[in-house]
Amino acid sequence: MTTASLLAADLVLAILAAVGWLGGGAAAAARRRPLALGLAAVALLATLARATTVLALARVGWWFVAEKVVIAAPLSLAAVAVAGPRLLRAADDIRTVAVPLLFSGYAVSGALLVTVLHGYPVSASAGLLAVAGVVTATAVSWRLIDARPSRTVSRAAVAVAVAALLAGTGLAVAPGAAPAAPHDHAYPQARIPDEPTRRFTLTAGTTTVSVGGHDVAAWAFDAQVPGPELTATVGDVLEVTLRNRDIGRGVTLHWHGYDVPNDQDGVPGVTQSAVLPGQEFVYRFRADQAGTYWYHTHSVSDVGVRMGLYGVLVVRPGPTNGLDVSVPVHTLAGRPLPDAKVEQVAAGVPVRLRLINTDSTTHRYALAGTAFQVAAIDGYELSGATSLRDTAVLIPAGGRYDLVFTAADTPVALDVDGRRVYSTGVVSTETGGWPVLDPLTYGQPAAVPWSRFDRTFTLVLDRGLDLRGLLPRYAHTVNGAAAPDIPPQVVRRGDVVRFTIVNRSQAVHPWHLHGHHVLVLSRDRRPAAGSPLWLDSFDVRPGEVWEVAFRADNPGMWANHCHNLGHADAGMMLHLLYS
Ligand SMILES: [Cu+2]
Repeated sequence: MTTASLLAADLVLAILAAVGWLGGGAAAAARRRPLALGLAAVALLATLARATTVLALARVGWWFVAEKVVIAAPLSLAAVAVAGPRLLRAADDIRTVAVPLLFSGYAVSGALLVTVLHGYPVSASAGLLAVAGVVTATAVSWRLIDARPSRTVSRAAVAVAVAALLAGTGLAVAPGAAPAAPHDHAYPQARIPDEPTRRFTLTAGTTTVSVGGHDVAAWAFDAQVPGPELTATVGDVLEVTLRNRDIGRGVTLHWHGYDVPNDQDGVPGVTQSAVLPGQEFVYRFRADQAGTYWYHTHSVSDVGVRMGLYGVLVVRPGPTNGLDVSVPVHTLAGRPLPDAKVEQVAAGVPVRLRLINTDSTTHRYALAGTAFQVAAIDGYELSGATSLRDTAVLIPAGGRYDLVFTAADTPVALDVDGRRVYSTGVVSTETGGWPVLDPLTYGQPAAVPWSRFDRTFTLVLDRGLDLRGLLPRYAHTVNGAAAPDIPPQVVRRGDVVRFTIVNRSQAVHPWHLHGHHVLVLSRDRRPAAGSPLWLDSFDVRPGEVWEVAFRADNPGMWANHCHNLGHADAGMMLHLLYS
């Protein structure tokens, strides 16, 4: 079983146990003897079966079971110990086991709530709040159902519940580690003399664009979605003037995957202020790395990118021969972009397809009709790329793959999620059943360039209740906290930094560190065995554990976040910090 299915199975068992105990308690209170005994038996089995799933998950890693071992296991044991023997002795009056069964239900439900609302890391506050809830609910049920309990018992229950509640709440709202304090600073924009400069102006504004024959409202650069394709040659200086005509919530330009100096990174509130209507901002940086990249607004990025504020950035090593095509895939107002394109290509022409995923979810790409190589991922050339055929690739949100092939007499076609977006003629191949390339086993491996790591971090991705903001929200969390309360990763310049990303949740999280490419070391403890993979965007799927590393050689304050921008918006964003 995969870790993701173990997590799901454990959740199902926990729900089954909670429903069984609570339903059994209610049936016992209503003197429905067979129903009560049946439900209690289901609950007992589900509770005991969780020992298997929890043990299996513990073997994968403590991150997956911390609260299950520390909070759920003791509460479940208490449930079995309290309800089990009483069930055996409930010969005459089934009603006598109602309160013990309900206690078990509250205990298992309390632990389940800790998993669903709090997750990792396990905390004293969550445990105390769960105990307070269990004691209170049991005491109330006892009063309602049974001959009322003795005063001493009632008072003891109230005292325990109040103490646990106060202690738990106090711990839960206590300030955590220092939040990542955004900083404003001056932006040195010294001219770089005597270098060829590519100058562009992008004007952001609201507009209407046509997608598949339908007019849809969009936010766009220069009234087109995607915005103009920006191209440069290695060694050029890129100078891009951003103007905002009427985007009320502000605009910036973030150069996704391009490791620019920090003050050019385009993160509002961190590296600059958002550019408001009527304002402008000039970005200037040297194009020193060839490859496929894209730009997008980082101001209210979830809405802004979805509405169309993005475009392609391609830096070429020199003059190109052959055909060089960018295919940025996007979903605008529920409709897929680009429209299908057909072009003629003469046999013998080398072709490079630059596939870019500008959405917040993974896309599946399949190139039919030719053998091809994956020449580059996230702007970095792979070494020892071998020929592939009838193989699909999965590109995470924000990621890029360059596919290369030489055109033959027969046509080729590119499908994205089964929809044809590009072709050089009629191709009738069905690509849906193709196997998917694992980039961790593709190409020629090389030794990891570092033998030791100066700093290590672990990021455990989950969901949880965030009570620190104005309104409570069900956030996407990192180590149990949501932005802006996730402690920054503080390193020193020159450090080799390793971080482990663990996904405890049921959602895919495409991880994206600004300003650096990370080298993939391992996934699920299996070392990367293909070409060195220097990524800026990688999918951490449910249950997966990724180990990546980078050298801290680009000082500043960098966003480190999930590139499902809705998740980032809902808390999954922290910062890497060094000077
Ligand atoms: Cu995410």
